[in-house]
Amino acid sequence: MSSRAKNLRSNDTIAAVATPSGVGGIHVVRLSGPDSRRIADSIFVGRTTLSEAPSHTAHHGNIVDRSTGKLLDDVIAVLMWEPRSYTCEDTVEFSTHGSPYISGRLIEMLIANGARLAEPGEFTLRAFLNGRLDLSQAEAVADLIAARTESGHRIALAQLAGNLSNLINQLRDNLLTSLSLLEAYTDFPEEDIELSHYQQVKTTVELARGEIDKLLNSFDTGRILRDGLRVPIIGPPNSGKSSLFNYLLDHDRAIVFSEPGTTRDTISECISIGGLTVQLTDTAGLHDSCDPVENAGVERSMKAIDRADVLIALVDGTSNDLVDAVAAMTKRSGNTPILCVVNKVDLLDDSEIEALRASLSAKTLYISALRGNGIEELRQAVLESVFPGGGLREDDEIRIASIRHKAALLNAKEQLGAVALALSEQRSHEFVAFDLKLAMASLGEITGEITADEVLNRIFSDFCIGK
Ligand SMILES: Nc1nc2c(ncn2[C@@H]2O[C@H](COP(=O)(O)OP(=O)(O)OP(=O)(O)O)[C@@H](O)[C@H]2O)c(=O)[nH]1
Ligand SMILES: [Mg+2]
Repeated sequence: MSSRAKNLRSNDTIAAVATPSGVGGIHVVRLSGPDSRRIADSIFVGRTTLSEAPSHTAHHGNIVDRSTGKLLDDVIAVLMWEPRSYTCEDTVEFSTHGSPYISGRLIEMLIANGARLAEPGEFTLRAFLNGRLDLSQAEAVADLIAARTESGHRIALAQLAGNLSNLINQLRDNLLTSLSLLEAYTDFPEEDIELSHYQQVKTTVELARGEIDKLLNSFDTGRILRDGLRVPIIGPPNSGKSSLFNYLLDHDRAIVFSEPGTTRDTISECISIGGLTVQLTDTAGLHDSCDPVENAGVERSMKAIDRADVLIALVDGTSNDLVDAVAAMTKRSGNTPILCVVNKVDLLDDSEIEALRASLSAKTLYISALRGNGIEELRQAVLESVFPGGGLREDDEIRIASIRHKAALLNAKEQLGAVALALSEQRSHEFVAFDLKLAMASLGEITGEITADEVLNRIFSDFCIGK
């Protein structure tokens, strides 16, 4: 058993540095649990005794090691007494000077006085176990911390606000009403379900199935909004993939060279296009080679193609076989949207560009990764490939972005399908109620109504320490 599994429902007092490691303006050390007041008093010397001060007050004072009498730092202590804190427990947050030595020493002193070092995500785990957040909101806390762009921020914030939870709870409540209707028949096992009750259950189940389908359909865009759009730049050697990668990144990340075969490994970096996170990948040029290292590179390019949400297929406008190259890449892309892009237009004159336009699709883009021509159109085309009409829409559609939520919804969908079938076959009420309960339990997994400890372990171990 991991230490986390042992501690999952512990009610000891935990401490951690909540700010990133390294030197900074301040560090925040968090202390939470039933013994917080005593432990805080044991190390803090100020005009007030912390344990006696009211909640939501801040106090200036010194951190002193009472065993040696040595001063460690002067700090601000912020008090949040239960239940009015993030964890719903007595919590003290010390803002120290931003030295890793000071915050590390303070943690040691808190531990010497009875606290335990918190596991990753343990403060949020406690917030969940104490009913402050439900599970999907707790997961949104991790997403919010991980968000690097507007799109990731927006979807995490909506989930934290409880948009998804409210919808799920509403679906469960409706199903619960149906379940109570069915359970009223328990004392009359011989009786058939009355027609009006039958209709009522059927309508509720159909509505729930519709909502679940909508949520399942939102997964692809939800995931893209949260994790970013995966966009590899693929193409023949020397077409200018690394040049384009660097241009979009706005710094010289990848090596650009006049000889083909320069890029051998895939390199990925995240950028923001109109607020959307885009994970851009520079790849090795697609070609047959006898060199095992180049071949390994091409294999990685293939993997990037398989994982792509959108492909940028880049060809050199001065090359003779560019039409064939575009055709081969389009074939290879399968169902993944592909943007065909002709590079190095700065080397072409108008008649050459016209000739290319005549032989390539009308949607082809023409750019110069060296000079920057056409890059804005390319950025817009990337956005439009996921959001037709361009740009992130300000909608209030509730989306799911987590595989865990998707799996739970797929189960609920299947179980509600079984309910619908049992109803249409006029099976007994117990039969219908059985599948209905399963579907409700699956929905409840999203909000953490009933959750196995190992699932909680998995979710919270992805958090950072101190959150
Ligand atoms: N004139 C001109 N040259 C370009 C342009 N884009 C790239 N090049 C040049 O083309 C050569 C190859 O560029 P890279 O960006 O290394 O091409 P690549 O597709 O990454 O090549 P590999 O990694 O070898 O597959 C370099 O000499 C670049 O300076 C462009 O838009 N115009
Ligand atoms: Mg390259």
